[in-house]
Amino acid sequence: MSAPTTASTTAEAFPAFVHCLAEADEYAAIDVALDLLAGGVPAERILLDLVAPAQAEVGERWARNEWSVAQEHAATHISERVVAAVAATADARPTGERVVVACLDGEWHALPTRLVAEVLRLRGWQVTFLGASVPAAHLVSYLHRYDAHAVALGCALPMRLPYAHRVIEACRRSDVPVVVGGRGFAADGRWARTLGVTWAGDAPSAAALVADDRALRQVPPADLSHLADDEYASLVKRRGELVDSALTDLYDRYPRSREYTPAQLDSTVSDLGYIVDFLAAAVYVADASLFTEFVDWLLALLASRGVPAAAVGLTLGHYGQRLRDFPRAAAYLAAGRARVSGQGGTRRH
Ligand code: B12
Repeated sequence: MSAPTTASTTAEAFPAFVHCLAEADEYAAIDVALDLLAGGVPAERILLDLVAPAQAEVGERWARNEWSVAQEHAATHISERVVAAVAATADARPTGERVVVACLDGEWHALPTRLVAEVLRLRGWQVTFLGASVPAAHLVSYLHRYDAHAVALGCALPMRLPYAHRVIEACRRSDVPVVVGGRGFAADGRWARTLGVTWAGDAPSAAALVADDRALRQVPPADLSHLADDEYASLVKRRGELVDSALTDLYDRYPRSREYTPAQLDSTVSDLGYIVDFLAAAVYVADASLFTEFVDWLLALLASRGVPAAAVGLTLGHYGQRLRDFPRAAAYLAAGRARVSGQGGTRRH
């Protein structure tokens, strides 16, 4: 067990809290949070200024390969326990209408969305939190059944944006106002603007929006005329073939990959698929930066796991060859390759 802290602010408590997560000490982590609460720090601040940034730190440590997936899972579980403990002490009886909060189909990052749900609850809304990966059809019938005032949808991964759009459209058809949020819509929410949906950058902004009926119903116009060219749909159809051919190409050009363990092979296949998924999402919102930000992230992630940037360069080159007739995808792949060569990792072929 860690020693109790004497912190009176979330900033002071942060190092001790992250230490508790690192040591998988859930009781001490809960104590840190409840001590702050007892010292007068509002529950909302503990959720947003202690738990949220600690989770971001967990993500950084996982990405740098300092923490295993198991350590990340343990830390996230403890954060979930802390959120429950803090929420349980605040006996807020709802006075507002019902707000449904959910993650999109295939989206497993429930904790960020849960933080938003708890903040709405603390502010008096009657919140129904549906958790991770809710299928669109089930979500919509739920909205109908419970006559929701609004639905808040979380998306943490930009590659899920095309699916997010489908869910948003389905919710709209049920005439329930939609607010979206999460890192999947970009730090400044620009991909939410492209999809034509109301976006909140954080939980307090989401709460302010939900309380403002006019703002909630002021839906920004979508900017998706580029989808008429069918490039996105054709790219998605070719996903399987692209991944298979990229794997064969990798074996040929990067012989070390033939000695991969089954686990390494598994994550390579996942990464080859993620490249296509992020590319498709970039094509969907017609924004190269979605893809180049992903390439930067992938290069850093693989570097910390001993995979050279050249391997990514090879695959981007391969996809570029196969997708010569896809103008936006080809341009984004070229931009991605420029990021790789910026790191000295492109081979001529
Ligand atoms: C925990 C975690 C997981 C857990 C989630 C468990 C759970 N119960 O939530 C698990 C293990 C399932 C997971 C899986 C994956 N993860 Co993960 N994960 C994280 C981690 C470490 C923490 C998430 C978190 O709680 N963040 C804390 C919140 C509070 O952060 P926040 O986004 O800033 O939230 C604020 C705003 O964005 C906004 N907001 C957030 N959601 C919403 C929703 C609404 C409606 C609104 C209005 C606002 C809003 O308000 C919040 C508070 O003010 C993040 C790192 C990170 N920086 O977030 C990675 C991270 C998001 N994951 C990542 C990845 C890659 C994955 C996987 C693909 C890994 C893999 N290879 O399998 C899978 C994908 C699974 C899937 N299909 O969803 C990457 C994404 C990178 C990228 N380029 O997009 C990250 C950034 C890690 C990293 N540093 O690389 N992950």
